[in-house]
Amino acid sequence: MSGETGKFRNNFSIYRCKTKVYQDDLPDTSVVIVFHNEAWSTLLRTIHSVLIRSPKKVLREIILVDDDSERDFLKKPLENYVKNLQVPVKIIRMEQRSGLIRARLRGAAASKAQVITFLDAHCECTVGWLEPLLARIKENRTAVVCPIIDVISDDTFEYMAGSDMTYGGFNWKLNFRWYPVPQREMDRRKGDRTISVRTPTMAGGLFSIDKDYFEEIGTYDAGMDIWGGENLEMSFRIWQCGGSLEIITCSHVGHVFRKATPYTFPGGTGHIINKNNRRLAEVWMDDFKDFFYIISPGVVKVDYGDVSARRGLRERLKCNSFSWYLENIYPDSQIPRRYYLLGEIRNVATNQCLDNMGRKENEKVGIFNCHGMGGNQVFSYTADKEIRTDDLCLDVSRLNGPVVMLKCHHMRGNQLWEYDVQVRLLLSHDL
Ligand code: UD2
Ligand code: MN
Repeated sequence: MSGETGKFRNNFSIYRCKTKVYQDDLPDTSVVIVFHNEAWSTLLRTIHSVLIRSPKKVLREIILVDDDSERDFLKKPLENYVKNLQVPVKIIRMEQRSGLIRARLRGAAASKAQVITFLDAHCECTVGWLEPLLARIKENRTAVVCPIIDVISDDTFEYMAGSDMTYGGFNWKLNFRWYPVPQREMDRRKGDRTISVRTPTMAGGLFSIDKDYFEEIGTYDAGMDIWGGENLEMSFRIWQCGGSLEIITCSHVGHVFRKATPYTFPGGTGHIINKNNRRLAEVWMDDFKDFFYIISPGVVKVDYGDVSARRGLRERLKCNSFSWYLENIYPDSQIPRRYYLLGEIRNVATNQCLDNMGRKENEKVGIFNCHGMGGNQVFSYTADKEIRTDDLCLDVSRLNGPVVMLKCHHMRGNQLWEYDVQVRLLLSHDL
């Protein structure tokens, strides 16, 4: 029985979080919230939760940056409303729609505190959210820290606790994704789940950073528009240039995950996101950018503007390579650090290509005429002898086939492929 209790306690960091004591002299923070066409109720919920759940001593100010919203209540009525709050609330208006990246830059520049804390405009801070974030920065000013993001339903506003067992990654398309915290990270923390998780990437919206460090490390890429890409850009930059990115498991902030946005993407959603992603790939990913380009046909045609200043920053800060990042920070990445080939798998006799049929899990692979466009006909033959597209691997677990795509399991076996260069034959190790 007592053994059970011990196990229970170890597995639930939340109980241990409750007994943590934080120093009195934590650095102060400005909370920067940018918004475009945000709803009144969710914006106010964010502001009030910051007010009532942050220690007065460390909450210097709230900075609201209105990214040229088109809703009247966000103008004079909002100004009147915030006048009466117990903490100074500054409202900055962008002269034109600028996107969240440039809006945050404006908010950060106005900050007078030692730490900047960014939040989306539809959050709810929980009791004790702020102290562990600031305490970690006090301990290490180059730690950029995120709370666990709890999920607020956009249908019912139900509040659901987020998990401390997932961390941030990304796929070949450079979409941010949550993945299980790997064993190496559990081992490093010796099973203490109240110790922060070193995360390869962050979701992007909710984090605290020392203001001087934010500037030293190159703030944001102001050439990125509207939405997207800045979170991976910042994640790569922090790790490659000597900082650390951490999830502080004792800090929880809820966020409304929306199915639709209350705003438009001028010029098209795809175009903007592709442009931003190209900027981060061109500056930070070295040759590994090929994975992104080959799986997203057409993206290489998107103009990404001038990135020389960002490359200059990388030089100046003497940042590590992307290969270093994959080896040291994200060895479980979907992009393999070592691989033999990236491209199509062609039957030279019939000129037909293996096709992953839209990368659906457990779907059998097809054979079609080679289209040479990348996309679904792209595979990587990795140093571990997997044949993978993104997080799915060619797998022969069923006797007599068919060959299907399954989540890569890194256990070799059914996912191990030998290539005979002489006869140009791919052979499953298991058959
Ligand atoms: C996630 C992040 C978000 C950002 C984004 C990638 C979380 C919880 N959210 O998307 O912060 O990193 O990924 O770029 O990690 N906004 C503007 N101007 C615009 C567009 C948006 O001010 O042109 C504001 C918007 O009102 C909101 C914030 O930027 O307060 C983030 O936008 P979102 O909530 O639509 O992004 P989300 O949560 O889908
Ligand atoms: Mn959001």
